[in-house]
Amino acid sequence: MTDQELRVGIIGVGMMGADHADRVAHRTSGARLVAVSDPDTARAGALAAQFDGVRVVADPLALVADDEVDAVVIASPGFVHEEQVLACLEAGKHVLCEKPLTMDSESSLRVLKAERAIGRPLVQLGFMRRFDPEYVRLKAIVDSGRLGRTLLLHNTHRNKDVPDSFRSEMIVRDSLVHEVDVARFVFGEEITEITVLSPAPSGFAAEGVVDPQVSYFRMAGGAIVTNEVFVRNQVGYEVRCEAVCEAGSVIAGRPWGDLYTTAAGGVDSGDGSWGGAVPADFRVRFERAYDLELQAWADAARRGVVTGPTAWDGYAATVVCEAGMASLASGTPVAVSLVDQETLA
Ligand code: ISE
Repeated sequence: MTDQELRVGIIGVGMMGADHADRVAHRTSGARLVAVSDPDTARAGALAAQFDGVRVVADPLALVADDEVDAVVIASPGFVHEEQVLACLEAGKHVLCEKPLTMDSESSLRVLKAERAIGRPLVQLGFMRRFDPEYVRLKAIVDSGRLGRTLLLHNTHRNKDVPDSFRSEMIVRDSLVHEVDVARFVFGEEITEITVLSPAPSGFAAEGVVDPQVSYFRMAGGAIVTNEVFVRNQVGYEVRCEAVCEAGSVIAGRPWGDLYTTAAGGVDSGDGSWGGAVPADFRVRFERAYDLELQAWADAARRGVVTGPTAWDGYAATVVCEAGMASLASGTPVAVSLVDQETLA
């Protein structure tokens, strides 16, 4: 279908889905937004009304089956992903599924097996950092080998705020999952062990929530990855990744200065406070990455292939996060055990 426009339906039009709707409608060449679905039909209707020719389809599975929808973006909550991705596979439609692929390793494996059974890849995972120009450059420098082997990766992931419903486990499954994918992406290896530690929580953490969290991964080749995830930092969206190699280091997301951030903001470099702007949220920080991600997905779907992060990447991330949640509960390292990628057994 290379010459034809990709007619896209979006399931879930909360913050991310609405952002993707605008992207597909206005900034993705070769793609056209044709339908949206959301349990909140008023929200779906209000969004559809902003674009020409976009229908609201109340039932998400009907949107998947719709003859006028060629490919689907899933931006609904994780607990409905399995059913919706399986429906896309059954309909033979390309799907860009926001993370997590599903809520647990068994259901992610079911999706992987269903895709394998139809004999061609259709699933791309929404791990947008792989498309961020800075992360891409970091990986290219690391892969060039000119800094020697990569020994350590240090990730920082801070959100300004999250709703009270965002519990400790979600900090692993919905936030740390990005660092899980970044580590696998940068090293091109699997994670073999994860440890999630619980520092004393911030006074801004919701009751009973461990925030910030510090974790580390052991990679198959022996490297260590450290992560700080802090979802109520009161400031804004700060995401950084530094690779420490034998003969140098490379960083993505370096702040615009060497000073520190404050909740109050400001530019008082005299007392060492922040000298540049911190983006409010991920839509701002990763806008370019999302644009490139959607464009790459649409281009690949039109050619009938998947070029971005795969269902395997989604499965592996789910398994690591599941182990991470066990580690969060026990405070001890937990081994990561994946099925064989060839046989899925
Ligand atoms: C959210 O779902 C995202 O994907 C953001 O990138 C992440 O920073 C945030 O913590 C998650 O809740």
